[in-house]
This record gives sequence, structure tokens and C-alpha cells, in this order.
Amino acid sequence: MAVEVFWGSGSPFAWRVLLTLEVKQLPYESRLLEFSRKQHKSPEFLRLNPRGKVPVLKDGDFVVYESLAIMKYLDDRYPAVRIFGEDPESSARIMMSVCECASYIEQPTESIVRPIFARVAAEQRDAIMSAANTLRDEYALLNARLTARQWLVGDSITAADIVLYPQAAILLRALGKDEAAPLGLKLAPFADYFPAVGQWMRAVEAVPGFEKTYPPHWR
Ligand SMILES: N[C@@H](CCC(=O)N[C@@H](CS)C(=O)NCC(=O)O)C(=O)O
Repeated sequence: MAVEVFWGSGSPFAWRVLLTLEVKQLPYESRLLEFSRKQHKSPEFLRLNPRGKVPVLKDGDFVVYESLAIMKYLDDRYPAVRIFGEDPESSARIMMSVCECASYIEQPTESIVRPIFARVAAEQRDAIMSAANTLRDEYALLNARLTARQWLVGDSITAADIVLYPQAAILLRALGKDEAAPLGLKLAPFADYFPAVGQWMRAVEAVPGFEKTYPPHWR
């Protein structure tokens, strides 16, 4: 029986899991929840994840939530295509990159994206500016790394790329909104500020199955 994945359109954490399934070429049943209808807070869903957050993965009777835990479970359970590395050194480098994303990219991205989507960017200008400063430094580091290589670690896509890509995509999505223009954040377009990161995004988008993971409400 194929695994079931419960996700929401535009959730960068759910997107990682969909990308993992595509990269690992695993069949799956998609359970797309509608945030607007509060399907992620239904009693049935709260039984799967008491916090009512996506993503959740169900494999038979086994249930796992938290996107990184899901990715690790899938890599251990279905190891034919590895995304967390084949040896201790590559695993450590991949985990280092995953941890860097969690420690230094996710929170500032959220601090920019959330107020722009909620149309309260003007009120949160100072917090947005500070987050943008952090992200400019982080994307400059990533740009330097990706100038020398196509993927963040090794010669093929790994969990490092899969974890970061949706963060970059949602940031660009927010920066494309009218609310973002007056802020002058000097982050987008990546082609101008971080061209190697922009090229790396095109490489992720060329992965077979990528199209199926793209947030439906962004189309
Ligand atoms: N640390 C969690 C974060 C999951 C998360 O924050 N999901 C959001 C969507 S991006 C969610 O379901 N929010 C709904 C809510 O909190 O009510 C993970 O990695 O899976």
C-alpha cells in the first residue's frame, strides 16, 4: 500500500515531503487539506498530529509528523534512492546544511513572508528589515557555495537541497507581492543578487515530478 501524505498548499514544510517522495520515486496517496476550511484542525487530523500541523505521513498503521522526521523515516524505510547520504561524511555535510537552514533561514523567512501575505508589512517594517539583513548574509553564503557546485552537497540532489528549496520559493513568492516593493529589501530577483542560487533553483525545478509538488494555489 502506498504511503499517505497529508499536506497543505504553500506549506514549505509539506513541500519538502512531496519533493522527497518525488526524488525517491515513491508512490503516494495525496491528502490535500484546505487550511481555509480548517481541515487541519478536524478531530480526525488532530488524532494524527495533536498540533494540527502539516505535513503528516501515514505508512500503514505508522504515523509520523515533523517534516524532517518524515524525510528521515522515508530515507531509512525506502533506501533505494538516498537523500541523507551514503557515508558518514556526506551524511554529516547534508545534516549540517539541513541544520543551517533550520537555524538561520527559516525564522527570518517567516518574519518576512508572513506579514507580506497578511498585508501588514508596513506595520512590521523594522522586524522585516532585520530579517532581510540576516537573509542577505545567508543567501550570500549559499550563493558562494553554489557558484562552485550544482547541488549543496555532493553530485546529486539531497535532503540539503530539498529542505532549502521551498524556503527560497516562498520568499520569492512573498517578495513578488505589491506589499514588498516599497520595502526595497534587496533580496530579489535572485538573478540580480544571488545568481548561483537562482540557477540552483532551476536545477531543483528540473527534477522529474517537481511539477506535481508545486503549490496548487500558486499556479
Ligand atoms: N516543524 C514543523 C512545522 C509544520 C508547520 O508549521 N506547518 C504549518 C504550515 S507551513 C501548519 O500546518 N500550520 C497550521 C497551524 O499551525 O495551524 C514541520 O517541520 O513539519
